[in-house]
Amino acid sequence: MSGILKDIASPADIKKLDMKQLKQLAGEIRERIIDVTSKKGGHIAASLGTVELAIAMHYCLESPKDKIVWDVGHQSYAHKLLTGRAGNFDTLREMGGLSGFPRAEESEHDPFTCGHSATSVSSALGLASARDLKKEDHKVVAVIGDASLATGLAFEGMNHAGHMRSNLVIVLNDNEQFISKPVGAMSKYLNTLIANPLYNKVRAEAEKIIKAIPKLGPGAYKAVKKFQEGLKNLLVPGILFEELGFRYFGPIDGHDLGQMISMFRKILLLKEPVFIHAITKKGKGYRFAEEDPARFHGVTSFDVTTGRIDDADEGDERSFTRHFSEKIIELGCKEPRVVAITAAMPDGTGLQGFAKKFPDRFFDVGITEPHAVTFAAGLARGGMIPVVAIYSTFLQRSYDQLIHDVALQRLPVILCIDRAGLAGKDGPTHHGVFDISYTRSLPGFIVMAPKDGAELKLMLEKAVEWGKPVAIRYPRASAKRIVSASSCAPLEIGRSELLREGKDLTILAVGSMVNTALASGDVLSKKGIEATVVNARFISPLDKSMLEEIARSGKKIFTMEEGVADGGFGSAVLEFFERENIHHVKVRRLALPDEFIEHGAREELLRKYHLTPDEVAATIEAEL
Ligand SMILES: Cc1ncc(C[n+]2csc(CCOP(=O)(O)OP(=O)(O)O)c2C)c(N)n1
Repeated sequence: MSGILKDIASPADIKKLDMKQLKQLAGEIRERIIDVTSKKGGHIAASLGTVELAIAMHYCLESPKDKIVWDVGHQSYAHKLLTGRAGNFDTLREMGGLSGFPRAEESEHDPFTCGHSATSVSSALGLASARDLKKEDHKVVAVIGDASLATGLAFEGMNHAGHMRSNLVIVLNDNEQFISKPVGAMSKYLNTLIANPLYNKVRAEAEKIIKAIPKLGPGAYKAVKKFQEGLKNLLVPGILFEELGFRYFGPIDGHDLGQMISMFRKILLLKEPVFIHAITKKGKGYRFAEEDPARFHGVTSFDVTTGRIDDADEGDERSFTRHFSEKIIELGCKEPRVVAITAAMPDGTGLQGFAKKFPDRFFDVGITEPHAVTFAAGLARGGMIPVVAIYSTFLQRSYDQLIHDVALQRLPVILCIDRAGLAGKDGPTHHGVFDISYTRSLPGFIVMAPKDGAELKLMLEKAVEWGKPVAIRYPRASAKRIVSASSCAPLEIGRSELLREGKDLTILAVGSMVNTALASGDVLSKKGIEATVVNARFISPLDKSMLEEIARSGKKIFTMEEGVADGGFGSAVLEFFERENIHHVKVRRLALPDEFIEHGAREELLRKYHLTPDEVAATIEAEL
């Protein structure tokens, strides 16, 4: 590290810099972000867009006394570099290194841990309310993106903040970009604000007039105030933020350090809810990210000169997402009632092909997972066959919708739960390790996990036929075909698949762990231990006759799953034996621990938690 950045040990150090040096610092931060993400991967485009915003805020605020709450937190790399983490920034997203998101335990400058969208307003309001109750005096600023602003959670927070008249600043980081292209009415509304900067000028004039009013008496004051309201509504339809109780400032250029610093200095004197609308460019300063911000949203490593991203999905071992992507199009062609829904992740979930082919039957609802599920329930009630493609971790937001709107009414909503299992370097906010627990307890839901891409296709096909609530979970991993005699055997609800027979023990594996179970079987076989390996296929309902047969054999059962142990698949097996009064069977659950799992490469984490073939074989050998 060289230049000014190496001397920034804390935000206090940037306050000594003049404008020229601040601009140089912005350039150095960008270089460092590009350099490190090109090697370690990460959320480069969003973070390049907030460099000046982070500098301006740290220049005007006193962090950690003042609190800066980044929404999602994928855009907080400049903030990390300015808050004492420049020295170890090259450990970004590595196991044991810096997190890719704000982490309260990582730094006193990260007041709130995050990774999911739209938590900033509510958590910042909570921090501001705690401050007021404790009679403390500091600022709280939430920085939220235009996509996240359009979520229910953000509205709930703003609605409450406006009502409380809390001393809180919301900075809208408006880059007119979600991960993919923007959707929704809020996005259009923000565009009208950008197109109407005139409003603030007119308001300033109107305020001048109002100030002169006392001489004219209260009647005239009211008349001018009314005129001002009328003017507002005329120039900016709705004045949404003002009506919610915020003073609206903007739009301002989020890359103009001078403009932003003077804006922050002024508004920080106010003691009411303030909304600053900053316009930024996603990917700012790196040509390839500016040109294709969606592709550079979250990247693996890439070549800085050519912009070529090392695509983890490339090669023979295609991902589950790709298999889903192909099958949903095929089903869309066969069955006109099939519709597809994504919550702002058309690319990540593999729905872009379906969207192109069937634009009328594709819905990108924005970052609104609860709405996505209830919307799907409505579509199902209306006679459609909705497929909601969603990441496991984000589906957590929709728990009540799953119970109240889908399961209770037994509506044929199909959940395709991607990134189920370890999500790797994004860490604990993104691991999809709870979905087995929270879906298998939903009455009437069929919950499945395919062992490979071919089986995923089969499951999706059947789900469309069955007309029941279905959840199919699959990981971010290779979906390489697992060759077995009955690989494409017909899929019957609640029937497992026997893959290998052995006299010494039974491994009951689910989803991504089936391949590992087979490989462990090979390792054990070399040591003279013969394992039966069963692909469970169904988490709910379980294969009753298979479980009863294993119980009769008396062999010890090892269950395997890529999810937390408690409430998981293995727990379901234990509960089954308890319910059936079968008490002699020994069951050992091999699963992820019931704790939050740190960030790190998926393979590294699987090794750490003893879920690789060698580790599993060693555990089994020791247990026997
Ligand atoms: C609840 C939830 N759903 C989906 C995501 C995945 N996600 C991460 S960033 C992002 C887009 C956020 O857009 P915006 O708030 O405008 O910020 P920007 O990336 O443009 O800076 C999405 C959908 C998430 N983090 N949380």
